[in-house]
Amino acid sequence: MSDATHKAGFVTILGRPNVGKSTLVNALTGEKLSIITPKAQTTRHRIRSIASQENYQVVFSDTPGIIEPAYLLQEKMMGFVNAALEDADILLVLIEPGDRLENSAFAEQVRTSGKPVFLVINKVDLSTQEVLEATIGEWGAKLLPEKTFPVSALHKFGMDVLMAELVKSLPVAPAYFPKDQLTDLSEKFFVAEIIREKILLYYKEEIPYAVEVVVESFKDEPAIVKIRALIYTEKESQKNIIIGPAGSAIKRMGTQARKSIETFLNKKVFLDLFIKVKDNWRKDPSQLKGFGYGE
Ligand SMILES: Nc1nc2c(ncn2[C@@H]2O[C@H](COP(=O)(O)OP(=O)(O)OP(=O)(O)O)[C@@H](O)[C@H]2O)c(=O)[nH]1
Ligand SMILES: [Mg+2]
Repeated sequence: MSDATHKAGFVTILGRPNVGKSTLVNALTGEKLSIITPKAQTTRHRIRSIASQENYQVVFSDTPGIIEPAYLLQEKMMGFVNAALEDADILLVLIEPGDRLENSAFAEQVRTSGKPVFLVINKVDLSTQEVLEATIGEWGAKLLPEKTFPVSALHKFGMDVLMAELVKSLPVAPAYFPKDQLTDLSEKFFVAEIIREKILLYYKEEIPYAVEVVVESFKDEPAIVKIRALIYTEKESQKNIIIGPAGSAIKRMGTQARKSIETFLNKKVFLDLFIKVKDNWRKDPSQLKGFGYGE
């Protein structure tokens, strides 16, 4: 491998909630780092997933879905989106067939960034050719993408072509991270995310949005990993719902979380869950900072 041919750079995935950004990053990297659920606003952070081969390194940033923020947590989430937009080499705008371009400020921001734009239409498995073409027409005219790709991240359709074209468009550069590194975030972060994924899957309505998960201790012993995690809610009533009658709900969720963490760490896990109420943490700057939501 000569340095003159090695490609490396940063690809940021942008799009509205639930369009399949995390599914796409996982499919492109072959890793299951980002959590995926049918609920909007599953991803709250910027999650870097690194795909390396001998001749390239692509650093993907999975980001929270773009929304009009209603409270401080969501403002912080959009801060992650903007930061990821700014340091990208390529912007990958992900949409679904039938999506209308309602947020013209977003189109403007993307177009004036001066960065190459890849327009990717996901979930083509759910669409007709006619709707797909109309969507590509509308978005293509406004975003002026360098390239356009219809894909299905869920069914891994179109992944190889997209990956090859991304690599082609990246600058010639040395690797930014060691070639065996998969992400810049800790195991503790992903363990907390897996627990949050189960909360998103097992609880309804407002509950998942009022919850934050923090891994307090992570002891990697020879035969087992002992993990103690705290689940924060905003109200006493939410705490009671999470626990459920005689602890049945948290037990069910905790068992599923433990199994997924065992798969992720490839090791036996003992998971101890605790619940705490933190009034209005989603609107409290110092609390949010403590939970890792930036400045
Ligand atoms: N039918 C179909 N469903 C898909 C496809 N890609 C993703 N999905 C589903 O869409 C839902 C949302 O996927 P995510 O990857 O969590 O979406 P996201 O854009 O990361 O969402 P946020 O993190 O909330 O912004 C999940 O139920 C996925 O299984 C696809 O190609 N086809
Ligand atoms: Mg996501």
